[in-house]
Amino acid sequence: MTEAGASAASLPPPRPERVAAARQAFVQALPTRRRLAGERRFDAAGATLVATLQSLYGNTDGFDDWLLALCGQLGQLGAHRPEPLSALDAKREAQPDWFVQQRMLGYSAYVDRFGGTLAGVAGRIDHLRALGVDYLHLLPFLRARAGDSDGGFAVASFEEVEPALGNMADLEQLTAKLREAGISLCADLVLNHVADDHAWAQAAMAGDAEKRAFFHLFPDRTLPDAYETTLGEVFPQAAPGNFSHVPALGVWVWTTFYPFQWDLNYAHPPVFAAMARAMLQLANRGVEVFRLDSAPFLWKRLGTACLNQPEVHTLLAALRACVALVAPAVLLKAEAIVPTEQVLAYFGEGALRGHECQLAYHSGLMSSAWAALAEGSAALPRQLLAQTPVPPAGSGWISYVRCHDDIVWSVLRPLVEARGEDFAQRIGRAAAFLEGRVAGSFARGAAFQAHDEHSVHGSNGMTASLVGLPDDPLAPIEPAALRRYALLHALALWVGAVPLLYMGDELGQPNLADPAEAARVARDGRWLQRPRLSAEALVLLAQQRGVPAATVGVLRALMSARRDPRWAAATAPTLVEHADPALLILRRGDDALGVFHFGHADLALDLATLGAGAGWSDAFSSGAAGGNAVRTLAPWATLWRFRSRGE
Ligand code: OTU
Repeated sequence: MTEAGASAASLPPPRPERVAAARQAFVQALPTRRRLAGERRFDAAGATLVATLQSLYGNTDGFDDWLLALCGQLGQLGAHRPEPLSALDAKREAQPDWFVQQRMLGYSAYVDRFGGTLAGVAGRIDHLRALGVDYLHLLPFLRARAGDSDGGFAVASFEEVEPALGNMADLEQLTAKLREAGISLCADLVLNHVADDHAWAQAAMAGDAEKRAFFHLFPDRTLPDAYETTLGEVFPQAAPGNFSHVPALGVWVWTTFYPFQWDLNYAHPPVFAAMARAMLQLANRGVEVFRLDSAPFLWKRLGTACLNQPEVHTLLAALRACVALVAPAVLLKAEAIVPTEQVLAYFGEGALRGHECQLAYHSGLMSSAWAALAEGSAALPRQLLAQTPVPPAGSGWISYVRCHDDIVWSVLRPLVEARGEDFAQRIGRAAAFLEGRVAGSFARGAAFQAHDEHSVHGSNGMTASLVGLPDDPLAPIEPAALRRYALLHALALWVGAVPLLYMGDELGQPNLADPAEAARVARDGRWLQRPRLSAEALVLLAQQRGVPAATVGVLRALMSARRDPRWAAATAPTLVEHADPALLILRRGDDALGVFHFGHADLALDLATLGAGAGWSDAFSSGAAGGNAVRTLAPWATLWRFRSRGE
């Protein structure tokens, strides 16, 4: 492991001969018809590629040969890029912020639970289009570990699709159909680890020295114990500690997540080359966005939490440069579930500003919104948004209400502690509320991986169950519950460049309650929010009845307002100060104002004092009674106002 610690901002420039040789290796591997574009791309991104890689690996033996081989491999991948994707590359290079301008709506789903198989997902395109979805994130669908695979996040092969879900031909057909329907496919790229039955781990276990170097293996507990003193735990109950004993080798292997997920060693150059290749092969099959799973964990340094190390950013910038050379239509999305001030670095900082990921999850906004719902106060999201700088041009936030994981609370720690408050106490109260452990709570969530009722880690549950919508889709809907549903989705739709719906939430599906799956939920509580897409709910939606009709109605109304040109897509939301802590008020350009009421009591709001009275009209309203001057906001009311046309 190098101790270089070169921060992205201070990358030494590469020697011109080295860049020239890399350029030649890349361009030579391209067919003649692609060379001109290839040269142009290399001149734009090649120096970054070489600078980042030499910073990471420049001191390893044979670095120059390795670099040339990698560039040749990139050229070959560029040569194999299918024509329709090559056309997409050219189109998107001409408008790099296309995904911001397009006002996308994302949707995240498990293949099996959503469509049965990859081919079955195509059968759901009409459902997605009717919602306005143009970005589909399918959770891991590559061949997964036999047995428990952490929902596919233990990948056994990057070259094969999970047999139960289909094959690579199915993937290519699906991406083609999605492209035709105007939907971009996002796939997970599980960078941090592979399954213990992946060929690399199997070879390492069989004693292959080269493959042993792919992992972090330790002969005894000395170093693991030293690392543990500063490491956190992702699954403190189900998978305590960060190292697992491998009896076959008599060693300890680094396993941040489950013991069957072996962390990869990115200090070893072949790991980078193999993962870049895996990514670009999938890109050539039509994947348009990669969700870089668990990105913060990719580099280890003794004495740190081994999160967000400078080399992580150097690595991701190198990956981005590979994308820029071979598949510039492709976007990278950071899954960095860390405090927001640390997430910003994933867009690239200093010399790498704008050269890392185009998208990143705004998990701070998500968790703070849930805390706000429980607290009856917008204090946390206000504090968060007030201190969050705008992502660089050509990048933006993935905003969301729920996802397949728990609501991770640790991302809020700095916000709470900055005010001198006790994190476990304050967030513990909010979590207890959402977990229905507080009298008067409307929520039916569950604690995740908390050691006892006083500690706080994560909370699980589908949106509907957390906001108090009924389990029975035909039961009467409490208006307040629907307002809470609207409030959280409205906030995600207001703030993010790409808001991401979570499968089943559009239909207001409740927590998974199938007794046949109880054991699974008991083993890993995140399965609570992984029910199958409900056939019954789809029928009700078609008939415009019950919960599904109500929740989809809310989303459609919000989406149609968001598509209005007065809602300035390329302008970041700005916070409007207000004396009442229950209110979060945001502008989006000069002509759009969003009011989000987290309070648990009625509140009067004078729209004129916000400059959004006369001459403005409602673009979306839920629980905001009254006229054009003063409104009475019910608890959890949402109000979007746009300046009237021609004013
Ligand atoms: C990610 O999650 C995935 O979203 C999870 O489903 C996987 O289990 C995990 O990686 C391992 O592949 O570490 O940086 O608290 O938020 O595990 C983010 C639970 C992660 C997740 C956490 C997460």
